[in-house]
Amino acid sequence: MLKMTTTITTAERGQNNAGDDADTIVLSRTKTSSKKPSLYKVLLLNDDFTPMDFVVQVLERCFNKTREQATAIMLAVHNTGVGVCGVYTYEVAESKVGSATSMARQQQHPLQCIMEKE
Ligand code: TYC
Repeated sequence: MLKMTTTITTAERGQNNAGDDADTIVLSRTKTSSKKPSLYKVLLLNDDFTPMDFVVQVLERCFNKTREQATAIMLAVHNTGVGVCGVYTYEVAESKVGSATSMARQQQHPLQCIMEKE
């Protein structure tokens, strides 16, 4: 919820401002945000070189998956070519792609992590 406050002084109303607080009125209105943020899927792509146990570690560390969830996602990527790590707002998705990619590059693995609008 976003609260907007407008203060109008006598000076702004083009009247004499004698420094009197009684000449200041405060208009308040409360606006409920009606727009939901766009969501983005973060995807892992298969490759022939990144070790399976490393992909499981990325899913645990960057995407907060349990060992069992991480193993299932890794195998789905290995078998089908692509898999969803999670769905996030733009900034969170961008940050997770960055974390997963930098973890992979640090170990010189070619793992590809991308984001895609839902
Ligand atoms: N295909 C890889 C292997 O056989 C494992 C792998 C799984 C790589 C998922 C990337 O996103 C990936 N070692």
